[in-house]
Amino acid sequence: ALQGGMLFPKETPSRELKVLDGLWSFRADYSNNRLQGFEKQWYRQPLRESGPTLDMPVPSSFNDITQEAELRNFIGWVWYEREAVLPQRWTQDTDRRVVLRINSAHYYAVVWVNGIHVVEHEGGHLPFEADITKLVQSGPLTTFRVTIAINNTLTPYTLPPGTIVYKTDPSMYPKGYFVQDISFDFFNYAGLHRSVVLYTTPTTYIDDITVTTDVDRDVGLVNYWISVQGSDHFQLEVRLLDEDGKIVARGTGNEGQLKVPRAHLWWPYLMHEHPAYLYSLEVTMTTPESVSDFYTLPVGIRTVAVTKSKFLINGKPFYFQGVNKHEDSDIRGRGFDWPLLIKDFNLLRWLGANSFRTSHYPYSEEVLQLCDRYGIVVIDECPGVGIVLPQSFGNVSLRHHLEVMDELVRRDKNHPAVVMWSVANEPVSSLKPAGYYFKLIVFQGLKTSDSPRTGVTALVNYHAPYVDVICVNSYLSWYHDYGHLEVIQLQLTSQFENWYKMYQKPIIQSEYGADAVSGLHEDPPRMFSEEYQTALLENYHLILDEKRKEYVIGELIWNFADFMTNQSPLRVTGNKKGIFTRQRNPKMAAFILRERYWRIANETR
Ligand code: BDP
Repeated sequence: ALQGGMLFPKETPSRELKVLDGLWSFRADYSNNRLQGFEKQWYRQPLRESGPTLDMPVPSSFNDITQEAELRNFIGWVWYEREAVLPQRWTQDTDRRVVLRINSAHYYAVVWVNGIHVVEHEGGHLPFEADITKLVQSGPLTTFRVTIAINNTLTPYTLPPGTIVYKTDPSMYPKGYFVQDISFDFFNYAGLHRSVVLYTTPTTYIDDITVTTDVDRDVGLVNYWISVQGSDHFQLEVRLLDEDGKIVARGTGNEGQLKVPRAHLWWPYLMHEHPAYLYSLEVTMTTPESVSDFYTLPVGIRTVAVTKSKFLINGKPFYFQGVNKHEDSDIRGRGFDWPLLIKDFNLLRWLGANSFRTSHYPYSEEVLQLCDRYGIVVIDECPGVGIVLPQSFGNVSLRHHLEVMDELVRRDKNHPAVVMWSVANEPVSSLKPAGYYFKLIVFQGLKTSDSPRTGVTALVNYHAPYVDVICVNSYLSWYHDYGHLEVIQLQLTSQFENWYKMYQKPIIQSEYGADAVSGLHEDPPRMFSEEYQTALLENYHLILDEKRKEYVIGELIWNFADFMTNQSPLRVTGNKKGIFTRQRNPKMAAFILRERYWRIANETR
């Protein structure tokens, strides 16, 4: 079970925040067993004392920062370290907790503060923290050193899985040579991909808040559960404020229901003239023993429901006209970057997209916060991608996958934008244990989210009996029938009809697309030209237009932008199925999709 909540760290009148972004000292451990750092205890003293270091920006992947191919392809432990100066009051006031939070460290991380081990975490896309109050307040200390060792090795039991392949033929490979084998189609970027922060709370503090919403005629219902840590003697007060700062409802205690007459609902972008209406839930915790704690959570009042053929938001049919994305760009790899993020949201709105899937792992919290504010609907995917080995359906994997689902729901449960969870992408369905495995993942892994807002699950391409919505990826006339655009309409019709006949559940075309090298033109269209990508999309669209009158509830292009992959003869410096380049310039397909999305939006408004 998870320990504690994972509220997004932010400044409030009772909480301070210190962001440790910037330059860190860095070293990759190239020793044969990659364990020199542990053997020589690099965490015991400043990293520069145990050998040469590089300047490494955080947040960023480390892979593309230097000129060394060896570092780009490095597998094993890398070491990050920096010092931080703490305000004296943090180290002296004993009614304050100090917490170190790592928003993302891909893949396995060990963390020390001043050489003392404080936390370890498995999984590269979800936050973890350590309460370091005792350490910080134990002596006359104002400077402190954070050391983070990160291992990017993937095994059959990690999520995503991978295998290390040892090349032992001495006539072919040098001694001790190994490579990482993966079955997913994106580069395994690694490092501190998101911010590392320090924050404070009072010693008795608001640990977690869960909100679900419902609507009864024009009354919005906001159910809340609040957990407090540190003491049993406290009082809780909640106030719900509208966008003008007016109090619309009040409550007290750990749980309750707020009623909001004539509520403004949270509507998706393009569905309403005032989409994404957000209330603020102000939580105040007071205690006789220590200072009060304040936390404010944005709340969108909305309902989500699934019928045999429709996806309903606030009771109205919603059509996912969207994209699949990646957290990926030049130089920083998977590193968080505000300019990139805002550019992407501007492109989404230019496109008329109302949704995306977080293929193939949980994205940063800042992304989801913007989706809440802009009304962009999210299918929140866990890192269950490339599950193809029999070992990856065993108990070890199952336990970890369940943990990841718990961490994902704990982090993202309160976002009105998140309307659906995706538990895996294209796992191998023919393996026997897969059925039992996914039954547990869907029912156990999402048990804490049976509220209407998150009560929907989707599983891409597999184990349809357990999910509410069927997501299908298909690459007609790309991975099959190369160059034969004329088969698409027939094959896509059969695809949809077969799935619907089998399960009578709404279907999303959760991936489709073609690689196009920007600037490559051919008429008649040939594979890899912009014309071929465009023509392929148009053929899909004809059938999607027919079937969206029935049970097809969405289409998500693969992909929003070109992205980096492992090197292979199938990939021309990465996957080129973007409708934008990796630098976010449009290909012809972007204009086709834009015209289409705005047309659909205008039809349904
Ligand atoms: C799909 C995968 C996606 C790949 C895509 C492709 O879900 O991750 O990038 O194929 O090959 O099957 O372009």
